[in-house]
Amino acid sequence: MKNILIAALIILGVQVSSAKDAVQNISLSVTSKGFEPSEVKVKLGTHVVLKVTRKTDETCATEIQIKEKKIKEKLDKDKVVSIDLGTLKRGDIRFACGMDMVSGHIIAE
Ligand SMILES: [Cu+2]
Repeated sequence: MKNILIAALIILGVQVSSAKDAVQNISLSVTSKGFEPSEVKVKLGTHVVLKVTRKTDETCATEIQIKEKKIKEKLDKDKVVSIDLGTLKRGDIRFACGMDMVSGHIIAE
């Protein structure tokens, strides 16, 4: 009986940790229209990693900043930049170019 209980606890533990570690990669592009998509919705508590690729020289968005997370990253053309946002709490996280003009947001709900 004791062994069965321990086995059940181990299985539960594995499931909880794998759910917690699930990462959602979100691809963002910088095109002549700005960030695409400019609005992304994720489930509350999702661990989000952005994969950002600048595909144009036509906009001023040669870097991305996420003030809420104190992140600022240079975007070299045609190079994928990974940005780990961690686990998102409820809310609206804004991302923008270095001058805060071209922007978009991620909504966790
Ligand atoms: Cu700008």
